Amino acid sequence: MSSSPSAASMESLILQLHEISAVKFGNFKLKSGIFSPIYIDLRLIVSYPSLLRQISQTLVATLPASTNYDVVCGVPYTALPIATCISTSSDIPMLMRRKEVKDYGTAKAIEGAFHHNQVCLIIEDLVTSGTSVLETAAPLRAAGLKVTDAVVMIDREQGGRENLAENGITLHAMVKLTDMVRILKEKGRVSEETEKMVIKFLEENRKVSVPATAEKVRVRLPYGERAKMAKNPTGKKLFDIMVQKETNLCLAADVATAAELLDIADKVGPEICMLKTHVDILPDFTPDFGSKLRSIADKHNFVIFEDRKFADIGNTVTMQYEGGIYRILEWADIVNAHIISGPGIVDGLKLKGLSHGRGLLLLAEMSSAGNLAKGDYTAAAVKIAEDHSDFVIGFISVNPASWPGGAGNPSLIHATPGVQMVKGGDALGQQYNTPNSVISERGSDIIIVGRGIIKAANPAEVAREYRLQGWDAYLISSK
Ligand code: S5P
Repeated sequence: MSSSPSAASMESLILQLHEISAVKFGNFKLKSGIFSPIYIDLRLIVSYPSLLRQISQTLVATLPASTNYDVVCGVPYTALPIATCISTSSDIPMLMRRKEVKDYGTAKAIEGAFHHNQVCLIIEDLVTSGTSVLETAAPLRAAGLKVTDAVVMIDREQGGRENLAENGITLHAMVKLTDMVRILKEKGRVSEETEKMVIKFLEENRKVSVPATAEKVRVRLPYGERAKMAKNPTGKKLFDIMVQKETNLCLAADVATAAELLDIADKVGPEICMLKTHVDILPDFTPDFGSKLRSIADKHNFVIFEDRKFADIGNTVTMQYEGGIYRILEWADIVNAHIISGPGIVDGLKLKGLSHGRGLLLLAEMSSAGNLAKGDYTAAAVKIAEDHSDFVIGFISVNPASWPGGAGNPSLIHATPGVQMVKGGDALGQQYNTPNSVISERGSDIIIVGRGIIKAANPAEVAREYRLQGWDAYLISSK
């Protein structure tokens, strides 16, 4: 049971925050880019245990008694110690959201034990636009948790409350910024002039909008809705097939011969939305391979993805895509490319592929240990995809829920390799996650499974099991 914090305890807290210089007056640039006459740095509170304890107790008392929650999660980093205090003193389990997922192959977006549909209360130190709360809510929701309330120490009254309400989150604030400054003035800590400057600033900056990327991750839209948003015909077709066949499974058909590939394509065809080839590993490749695979793809309604991983300059890839013995452009609906050479590679492939209605996936992350596709590199892939969304249909990604702004533009699709029923890896650096982890925790759309299926005694049966697990994970993580 909670009761509203008393005015005296609130005043005391605010005075203490001012005393330790967690609240400062001057001219400061905020995370959102705007300049503010007041700066609040609540990271300092970890050095004052008694203050930290009082803040945690007051935050819980701020919540209406009717607020229900099973777990708490602090927005990293400042709110983590506050959430820990609340968790230990209220005996409510805590979760942690990873802000930087250093090792994309093995790390989870959410740490801690939880069940599907549990309600998670978000704890935050300061809310301006509400973006940070939304960035924490997105992976929690993607993991199947419900997020309905957030409690914050200080509401800067700059649109956060409204932005969160639009996303189904009620904000409970211990104190509003104007009330805090008024109290500091009443207690002789700041001048009337400073108070006026802060009020003027707040009036001029009433609404700080949420960056578009954060907004886009709010809700995980159904594949069918995303089909309508896709600008590329193959991207749209892929989403449509997923809905029609209730599958988000891609088979990585890394078998020994073309004959085996055509055989497994026909057997596993009913379970998959996409079949991925490495045509250059087939010793018995013949020029009619493409048309034979295409007729199996048409029979079972899946798209063909040649995992060519183009990486050269634009001019070279036009020739590699169209020519040589494989003539990939003729039969592959989708190819992929590294962005190491810059956006020219997309221009080159697009020059050939767009008029054929083909689509391109960009390698934004990789599944192998120690790979270099992370951070700014991943962000560059996102930018290139946005700039070419008529041709780029999405990404090879491993943990899109952990990207700044989350999985991003819903018209783009995420396909994730490194999937098996159990976590683990191979002797050469491959790292595996489970279908559920990939789809519901990591926010991806398609599971790419190779050896998990092709090495099984009955690939069609095992493929069916992967399909069911992948589809269930999608159903629980979308609304
Ligand atoms: O980062 C990547 C990207 C890809 S496309 N990691 C990958 O493993 N792949 C491909 O996915 C890889 O080339 C292989 O064809 C498949 C994974 O196969 P598995 O046998 O490990 O499931």
